[in-house]
Amino acid sequence: MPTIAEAQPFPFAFDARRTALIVIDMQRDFIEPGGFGAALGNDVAPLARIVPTTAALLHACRAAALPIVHTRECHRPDLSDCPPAKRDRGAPNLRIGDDGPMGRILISGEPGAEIVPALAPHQGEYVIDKPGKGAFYATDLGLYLERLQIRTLIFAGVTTEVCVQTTMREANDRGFDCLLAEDATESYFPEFKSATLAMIRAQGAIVGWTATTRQIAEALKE
Ligand code: TIU
Repeated sequence: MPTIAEAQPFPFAFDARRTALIVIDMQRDFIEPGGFGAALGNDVAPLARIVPTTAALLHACRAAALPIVHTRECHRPDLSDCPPAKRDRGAPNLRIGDDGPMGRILISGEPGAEIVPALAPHQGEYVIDKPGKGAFYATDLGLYLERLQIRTLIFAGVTTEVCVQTTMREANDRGFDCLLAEDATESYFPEFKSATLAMIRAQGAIVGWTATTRQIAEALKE
């Protein structure tokens, strides 16, 4: 069984035949200027820096024939799945559904909702559009993983403390062992990223483990 000896807070052993990769929301709306992330007042440059690492993680997981799930946070064009409590938050210059330089902000089918080209899903990989922060909420992700008898999830994507952490916690409650690729996730706030990694690992991996992309790729070769 592959083991990542250097994983934190302690070594992580997993059955690769029961493991899937979940890449959270690596969309133009969060990573490129003019999207939802920028409209919320964030500097998006730090998020773009993890694209090469995430590509390397995808490459390693594809080589090991792991099932791959890509999520996209976006809403129906009529906003029927976007509660006012979400659309009204913050003081953005553009709100969800408004017209922006990459089409309507965070709307399914618009250019901004697409995954960045360097991380584009391959044929046969599962793409889930999700209206919430957690990828299990109002989607068939749980059903898909159950059908494949998946027990362990490797996570990457953005942002660490919002959609990645929420989905890891949802997965943890559903009985999955969770591993976060610490250099293939990023936040608009460096202190939130480091706090999230610490929270996940604390209390004996209360939410899960963390490891680097290189450590994960090495283990997948075992
Ligand atoms: N704002 C922020 O940090 N994140 C989100 O709104 N969504 C995701 O994390 N995908």
